[in-house]
Amino acid sequence: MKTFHNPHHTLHQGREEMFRGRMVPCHEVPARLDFVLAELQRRPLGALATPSVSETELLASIARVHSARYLDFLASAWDEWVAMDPANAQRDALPSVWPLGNPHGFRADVLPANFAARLGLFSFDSGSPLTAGTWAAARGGAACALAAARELLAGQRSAFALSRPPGHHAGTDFFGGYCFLNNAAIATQALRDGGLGRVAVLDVDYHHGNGTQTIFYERADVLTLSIHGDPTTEYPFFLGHADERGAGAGEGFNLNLPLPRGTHFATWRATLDRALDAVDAFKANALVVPMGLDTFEGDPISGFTLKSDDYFAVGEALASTGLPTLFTFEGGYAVDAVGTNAVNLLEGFQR
Ligand code: Q9C
Ligand code: ZN
Repeated sequence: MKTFHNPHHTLHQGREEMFRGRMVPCHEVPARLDFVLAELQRRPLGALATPSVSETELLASIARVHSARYLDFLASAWDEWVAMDPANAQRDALPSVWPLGNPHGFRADVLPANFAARLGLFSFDSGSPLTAGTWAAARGGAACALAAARELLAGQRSAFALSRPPGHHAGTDFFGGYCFLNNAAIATQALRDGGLGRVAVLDVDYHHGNGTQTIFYERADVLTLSIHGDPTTEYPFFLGHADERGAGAGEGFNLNLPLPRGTHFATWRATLDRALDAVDAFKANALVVPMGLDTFEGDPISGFTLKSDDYFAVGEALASTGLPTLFTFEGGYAVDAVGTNAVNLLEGFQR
């Protein structure tokens, strides 16, 4: 399988995230990607390349998933942050005020002129610093997703979009959970636009893929599935329950499989079979896997107990669908193990 990696990823480098009233060092660090790249050089799975996608085509693909007003916000966010106070050039941008969603009555339709207010309007947490290079890095990641989708459309069995910042928490017009552009959704939409009728997105990150779920929630052409820590206790808390089944035309086309904190691999693996049965029944033409490695026992912010060797079996199970499959790179914060775990999964897939 060919890997497209994001040469601009280090442009996004948050310093600290807000956690329970304190600033703590960011978990989502550039070294994560470097470890995966190093492991891919040690255990090659196929060609390694950077994406070559024209800026026009890239922006068009991103705009298929994200709203114009959100993309305008992202494109100018850093300049506006610095314009608020020249000293902000030395600080990452973090929101501190949010309009609650319905039914609380706050207006999301009126765009505030105040940048701090807009920062809150387009985000859902204060753990995702926006930096000078965030927009450039995120675009580089979307380019990887688009290039990987084109691999599948050209008839390849699989492709890997290796990029950061991750994407699965980002929605049509919001960032959060360290994510700004939803790479998996951009790839999924590119596969649909390239002529594939039905695409399944099976999210195996520890955290519920709330962005991807909401983007496709009312659509029957994209089946979204997610296996994740129960949102009753785990981030992102406000979405990811089993009774969220899709809406309107998309009713029945979302499947959440929450598992309690502390879940071991045997249960996780059996749950994966439930998801794979649903993918099978959907008669998908392709599979997109937002690949988080934060299900690992050593992950500092998560609660499942998968071991490095278990990821081979995860990859083998995913391969059993026989579908063209595209992987994105999502969470995984045990930095020195993330390369091993990611490549174990992908190697298992290729067995
Ligand atoms: N201090 C992804 O895995 N914060 N995002 C948790 C830790 C948010 C995870 C608190 C976790 C977001 C892509
Ligand atoms: Zn995660």
